Order: sequence, then structure tokens, then C-alpha cells
Amino acid sequence: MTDVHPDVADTADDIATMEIRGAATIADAAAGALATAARESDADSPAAFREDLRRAAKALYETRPTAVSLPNALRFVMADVTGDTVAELRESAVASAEAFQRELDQAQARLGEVGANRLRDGDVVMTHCHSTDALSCVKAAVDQGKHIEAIVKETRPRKQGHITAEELRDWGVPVTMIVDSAARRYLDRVDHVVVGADSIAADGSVINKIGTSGLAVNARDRGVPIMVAAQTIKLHPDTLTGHTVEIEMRDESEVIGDAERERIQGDPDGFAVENPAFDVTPPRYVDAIVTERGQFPPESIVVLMRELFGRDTARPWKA
Ligand code: RUB
Repeated sequence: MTDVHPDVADTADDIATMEIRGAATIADAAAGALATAARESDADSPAAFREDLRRAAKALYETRPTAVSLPNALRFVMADVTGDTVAELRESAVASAEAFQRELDQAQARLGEVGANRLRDGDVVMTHCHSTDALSCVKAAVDQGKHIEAIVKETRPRKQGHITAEELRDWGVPVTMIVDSAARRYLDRVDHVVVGADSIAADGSVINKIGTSGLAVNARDRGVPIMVAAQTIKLHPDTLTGHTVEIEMRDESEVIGDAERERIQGDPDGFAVENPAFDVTPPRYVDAIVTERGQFPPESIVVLMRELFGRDTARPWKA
């Protein structure tokens, strides 16, 4: 990544290694990195400036494949870069990135209000992974004066449930942490499953942290409603034209250490570890997708997707 500014390379690296993680946070960081690329560019022509931005977008795009908030952020920021001189282009790129970041925050706050309306005083929610959109709904409900309790799934292998538990505790929400495999047992005590999304497909399928689909199937079996909290930046425009969402496969070291591997391995050809980071929950297991534009049954999300993205899916990271 020698052809991008070191700060952009650092952000890309932080996204790839999950120092920066979660779809909304990744989108925010990508927009911030584009602003840095614009500010720091020493290009002496508009064409060279645009090429600097494109290279930055490419480095960011190539970090993780599943959260569509990342390419959508690059699309939205780059679409508003206009001007005839380097100075004008720089100013519009920084303004566009900052506007995008502001809208991201506002969208999350708005969807939180919508999601909170689904929660009643005294409700128990179950969470999976760490989703700022999902937590925005819980926070808004708490701010409305509702007493909410949470059962927090640990979320192996990266244990993002710990981040969720810590945030909820900071807001005074009583938390019970459980291992992932205990979820079904605890669903009897739960009023709502609240999760986020990395991408939402045109058919209403929800792509989120591995284990979401199993949780949703169990919740449906137990009659517990499943709410997906997702800003419209999570809508995946490529799925309008039949593309599927790539599921990231992460390193086996997140699942098993060298010493454990050594012990189990024996015949190296007879032992494999696979570590998919996300899975797909079919729309029939989802009760509502909560966005900043209101709540939608998953089957009708395609209408919103067409309105917001049409069939135009620019790829500003491509040469
Ligand atoms: C994070 C994850 C989150 C979504 C939504 O996965 O699956 O549920 O990204 O998060 P990872 P948010 O930890 O692998 O990035 O609502 O904050 O966008």
C-alpha cells in the first residue's frame, strides 16, 4: 500500500485487522480516510488528485468484503467530489466526507427512535455481536425512561458481545452474558432479539455476524420477534442485479491457537478449520428491518433499495 498516504494505509490496516470494526464504524472510518487522502494529496493536477482519491478508495475497499457500508461510503463520498481545480476538488471531497459522516450519525439516531418504539418498558432483549445500530434502539428506549434488560451473546470467536455488554452496563442496563450455544435456552426469557446488519439483500435477507441465522431460527421457533436495526447504508445495491454478498472467511488463528492445533492435528491432511465471519438470515425469520426511514417488513426493503440506489452502482475505486 505504498501508493496511498500512510494514514489511509493505517486505516485500511485497522479495518482489515478489526481494530476498526462493525459496519457503521467502518463506513465512518472510510469516509474519514478519504478526507485525509484529499487533505494530504500533493497532486498538481485535477487528474492526479482524482487518482490519489481513487487509490485511497481502492485500498479501503480491499480490506473486508461483506459490509456494504464500506463501498457505499466510498460511493457516496466520491459522488460529490466536484471542481475544476485541485483546491476545489480538495474542498468538495473533505466537505462530502464530513457531510456523509454527519448523516451517518443522524441516521443512527433516527433509527434508534424507530426501534425504541418497538420496545416496551420491562422488556428483555437478546443481542448478538456488537452493533451500534442495534444498540441505538436500546439506548433510545432507555432514554425514553423504559427499563430494559439484556441477554448478551458472547459471539465467538472475536467476543464482540463483551463490547456490547460494556456499553449496556454504561447505560445502566442489567446484562446477563451467555455463551452462544446457550441462546435457545434463554430465549424463553426474551421479548425481542435485536441485531444489526452488515448487508441487506434485495430479497430482504440479512447478512450479519455468524450465528445470527441460527439465533433467528431459534427465536422464530420460540415466538420471539427479531428486529434488525440497519441504516440504509447497509442496503446492498449489487443484489438488485442478482449478485450475491461475499461472506468473509477469516484466519483460522481466530478459532484455534498453534498449540491446540498441534495437539489435535495428527494427520495434517485430515483436519481443517473454517472461520466464516458472517451468515445469511432468510427474510422469513425477520420481523422488521428498522432504518432511519422507518421500519419495513424484509420483503419490501427492495422498494427502498430501488429508490435510494436505483441500478446505478458506481465503483469509484476502479481505474
Ligand atoms: C460486526 C457485525 C455487526 C454489524 C452491524 O461484525 O456483524 O452486527 O456490522 O454493526 P465485525 P453496526 O465485528 O466482524 O465487524 O450496527 O455497528 O453497523
